[in-house]
Amino acid sequence: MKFNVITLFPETVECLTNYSILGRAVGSKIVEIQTHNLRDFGLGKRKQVDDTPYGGGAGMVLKVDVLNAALEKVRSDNPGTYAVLLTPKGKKYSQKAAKSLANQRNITLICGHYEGFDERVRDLVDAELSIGDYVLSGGEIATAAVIDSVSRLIPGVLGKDKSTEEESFEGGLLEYPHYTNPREYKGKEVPEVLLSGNHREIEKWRKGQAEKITKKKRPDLKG
Ligand code: 6GU
Repeated sequence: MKFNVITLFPETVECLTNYSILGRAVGSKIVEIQTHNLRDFGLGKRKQVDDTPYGGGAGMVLKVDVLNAALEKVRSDNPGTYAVLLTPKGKKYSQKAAKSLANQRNITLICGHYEGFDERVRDLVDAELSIGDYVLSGGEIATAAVIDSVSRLIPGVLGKDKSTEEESFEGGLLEYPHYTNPREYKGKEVPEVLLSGNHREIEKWRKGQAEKITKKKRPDLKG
């Protein structure tokens, strides 16, 4: 799986993606992340990427011609890439959307900044995604969230015996609770069933807990 990222802050994306599980996936070449500095496509001596908004108002707007030049270059090197704009106005990102993106072979993520994009940028992409109902200063953190959540669904990225099948959001449920040593901590004991060695009972308990927790914390999930 290859991710291209068009951004004014390539180091930010690299530092958010080059560690832990994702860093290992990149190291073992299961996942490739190529950043493209939008500044390189800027216009004129000053490599201009943004301009003041028509109609007035605060802030700067990323230019459609500059973004198009960057995207055209990425598309020519990555035929068929699926282009995604990260923006608070996009469709809300979810585990379901992550699974759908994991079926792509090549994804291009475009990070906005400042007040936003020229509206005509929307015509250049295949999808617009938001990672939640709050505003980030730029798309880099959102991009890292998408790359991480998609990558861990790709076979070989998680360890051999690790599986995403029991994780939160599978089957519309939050995951069951985990415990490790010590067996007793400040008066709180590890549930007896987990010490029983009875795997059928443990599985039943975990399923029950997942349903209970989901109902309590996230009644909006289907359950
Ligand atoms: Cl994708 N971008 C920005 N700038 N803010 C956001 C977002 C994306 N998703 C939620 N807030």
